[in-house]
Amino acid sequence: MENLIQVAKKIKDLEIQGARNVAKAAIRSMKEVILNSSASDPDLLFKELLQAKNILFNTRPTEPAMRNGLRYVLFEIKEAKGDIETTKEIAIKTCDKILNYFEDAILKIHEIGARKILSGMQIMTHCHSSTVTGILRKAHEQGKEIHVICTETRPRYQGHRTARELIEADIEVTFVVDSAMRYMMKHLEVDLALIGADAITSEGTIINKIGTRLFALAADERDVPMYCAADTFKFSPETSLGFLEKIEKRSPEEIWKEAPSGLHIENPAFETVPRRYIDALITEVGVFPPSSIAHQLLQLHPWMFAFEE
Ligand code: RUB
Repeated sequence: MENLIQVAKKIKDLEIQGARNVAKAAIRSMKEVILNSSASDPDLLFKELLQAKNILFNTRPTEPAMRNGLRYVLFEIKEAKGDIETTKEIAIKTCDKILNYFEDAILKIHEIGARKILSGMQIMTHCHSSTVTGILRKAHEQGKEIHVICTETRPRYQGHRTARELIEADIEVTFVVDSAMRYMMKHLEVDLALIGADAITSEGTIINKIGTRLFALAADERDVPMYCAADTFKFSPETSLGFLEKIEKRSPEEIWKEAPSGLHIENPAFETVPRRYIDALITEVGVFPPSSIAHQLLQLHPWMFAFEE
């Protein structure tokens, strides 16, 4: 469990960031707990993993990809009818299955997403999404000449990571402060707005880094098509039962370390973008309107709707 606690801290501190990376790190650390477990029967293993799951769940509240992955492991253990060795084997196989799913999904999204990009396009993004940078790199590899505008993404500057990654891939990048997003959308005549997502609700609302709603409004004002690239593990099944996806609030110190005492600082990490601003979701199973997500997932991942806490 020691390694899992360290991974949980890294997730909380954003040393591991982005929904996909968070989910993958969480599943890997869960797998290690299973491999090292000395539980003598399946019930004890389940209890141990429940505790591990809770530690990871408490790191970042707006991360359904991590939640779905961890729940899936527990779901399979509960379904397994066998001795401890068989149960462990099933649990490990499930972790590998999820990790492989993430790898296959991302390759498919890169392939599908790159088809939306034409040579000569000016593409704008916000924050750092490995799904988005992968699509952009793929388009570049296909010989398309693209120019990417990325925002710095206060307060944790994930935009630095996006800019660095794209520059290293030899893509032309312009870097702007968040408050210049509308100005740049207009003055650089952006052709496409492309974002990732942390969560997708049953209504097709996207939840992504704070600033994404402003980004969407700026795109809408100029009729710039806006696409959201995300794998289906980011669906929040709780929302189909009417629960709201929680928006993570982070420490005020991330914004102003030595702020005058008495000052109230708010630091929401994410925000919602309703489906009316999103032309389509780019997922591993295709490009479709955000409104059809719940229907698609009932068929694709029925277990997502069958979990118990
Ligand atoms: C990252 C963020 C990303 C999504 C998608 O926020 O909002 O757009 O997580 O990323 P944070 P990916 O830095 O706070 O984790 O496509 O890599 O899953």
